[in-house]
Amino acid sequence: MDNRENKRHPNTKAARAAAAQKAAEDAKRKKRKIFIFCGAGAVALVALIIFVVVPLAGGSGESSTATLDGGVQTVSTNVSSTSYGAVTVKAGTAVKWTMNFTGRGCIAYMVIPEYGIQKTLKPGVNTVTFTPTKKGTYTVRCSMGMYKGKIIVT
Ligand SMILES: [Cu+2]
Repeated sequence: MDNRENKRHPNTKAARAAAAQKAAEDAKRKKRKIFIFCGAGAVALVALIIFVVVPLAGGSGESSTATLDGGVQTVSTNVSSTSYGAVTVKAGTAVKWTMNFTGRGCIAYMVIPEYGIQKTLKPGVNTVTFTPTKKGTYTVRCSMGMYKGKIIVT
């Protein structure tokens, strides 16, 4: 009978203490939820900056057209942290592309799928050579596909 009475009227010290503890736990849980929500928000913001703002802001990079130099087309560009830029070359002649690299991060891991090139750019001067055979526009990208550039073969 006593127990039933407690349930119906939870006005005893023990019931009040239990209610207070439950309220405290609820508050803690709410705080944790807000914390997790803010964490997810921060991660989303960083991702937005890296994947959208950075490529858009510097996406175009430097453009340069190759010139014929003793049977080889030479072209040079400055490559920083946002793009490989665009180089224009002619089909049928070997290309020597010189890059002055000042970037940081994964843009250093350059891939040119069309020519089977994978190169880790070092700070300073780097060169890649290839012979374009087909006209078209080919992608230059970091190994993750985050940063891009292009080779325009005319
Ligand atoms: Cu990348």
